[in-house]
Order: sequence, then structure tokens, then C-alpha cells
Amino acid sequence: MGNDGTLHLLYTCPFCWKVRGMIEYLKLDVNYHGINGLRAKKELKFVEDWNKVPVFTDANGKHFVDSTPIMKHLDDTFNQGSLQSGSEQSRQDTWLEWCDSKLSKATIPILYGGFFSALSTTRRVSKEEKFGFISRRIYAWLGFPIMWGIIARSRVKKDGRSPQKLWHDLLDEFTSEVGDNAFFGGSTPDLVDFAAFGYMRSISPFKQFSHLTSHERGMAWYRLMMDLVS
Ligand SMILES: N[C@@H](CCC(=O)N[C@@H](CS)C(=O)NCC(=O)O)C(=O)O
Repeated sequence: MGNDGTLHLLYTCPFCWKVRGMIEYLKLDVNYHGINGLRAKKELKFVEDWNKVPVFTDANGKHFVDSTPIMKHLDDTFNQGSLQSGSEQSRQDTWLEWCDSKLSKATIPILYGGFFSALSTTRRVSKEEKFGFISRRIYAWLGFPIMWGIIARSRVKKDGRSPQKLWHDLLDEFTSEVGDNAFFGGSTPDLVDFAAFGYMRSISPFKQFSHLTSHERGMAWYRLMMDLVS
């Protein structure tokens, strides 16, 4: 365990990336424990009534679940809640909800929405994640038809836009709310910046990130965020 706690995660999970950005920004000493996604229920049975990642366990062994509440907890505990105090509360709540409902739904279409992109994503995920010998093979064979054939295709069809257009529209919406400021939070980032950043960053290990890099304003904000965590 790191001095500040442990994060159970999947390395390619967008919700986990939200929390990871905060951990890096706050320079916390947190141990990352990658789970086997096909055994999530079993691996997370130490938490009551919850079988999703991320799960944060603090230095006293107390568990925290759900990415946005975990981010708030980290900010309260290690940062005097300052990522939650700058902006008007209702604006921040509205946009946190926007990130969790809109950006979260855009990750699967861009990664799995096309036949070849789904194939390459599945291959990449099976390399990045901590699968066992058998589950890596199960994932490689079953992950692709499920993610592409069932989940992503129906989402893309329902939305009607190409996954790239969807991301560009969302980045237009987000960056116009950022306006002339550097960040959503103003001259410094707030919780919303870290939530949006996590979703966008979760695409970065994949080749489909190139569809996002053509969004100039989105990338200018993204680079500023990157500077804060690296
Ligand atoms: N609302 C949760 C969603 C987390 C979530 O859906 N995580 C996925 C991985 S990307 C998961 O653990 N799925 C495992 C399962 O549902 O069994 C959060 O923001 O943390």
C-alpha cells in the first residue's frame, strides 16, 4: 500500500483515469492495483455492494467508491477542498454531471465504434490490463464482438453522429464554457477540469486519440492539464 492509500483500477478505465489525474496532480503516494476485469466481482469482494473500479482504500483501510465521490474525497482530504470551492457550486455540479453523462458515453463509440478500431482497441486493452493467461484470451475473443457488435454499434446508431463528430461537439460545448479562461475553474483547474480530463485522457493510449487532436481549443486545454500532472 502507498502511504496515502491504494487504488483498485483497470488501466484503461475512463473513470479510473479521472481519479488518477487527481492523484498525480496532488502528488499522492497511492499504490495502483490493477484488477482482472473479468473477475471484477471476485477481486472487489472486499467492498460491500460494489463491483466496479475505481475503488480507493485510504491508509486506515476505509474504502471509497465511485469516481466523482472519490475525487471529492481526495480533494477534501489532501487539498483543503480547493478544487471544489472556486467555482459557483451549481455550475460545478451541472458540469460534473455533464461530464459523467455526456463524456462518459463518448468513450466507447470512439474506441469501439468501427470494426477495425474495435479490433485494435481490444488488442491494446488486452495488453494494458492485468489479465490472467486464460482471461486474456477470453477477452481477446469475446471483448471484441461484445464491445463492437453489441454496445458500440447501438450507441453510435442511437446518437446518429460519427464518434469523432460526437467528441468534437462535446469539446466545442466544453471549451465554450471554459471561454477565455485557461480552465473551467478559471485561471486554475477545478474538479470539472479533472473529470473531463480523465475521460479525454482515457482515449490517449489508443490510436483513435488522433481524432481528438484535431480539436484545437480542446487540445490547448488538454495540454495545460497534462502540464499539471506530468
Ligand atoms: N459510476 C462509476 C462507474 C465505474 C465503472 O463502470 N467502471 C467499470 C470499468 S470502466 C467497471 O468496473 N465495470 C465492471 C462491472 O461493471 O462489472 C464511477 O464513476 O466510478
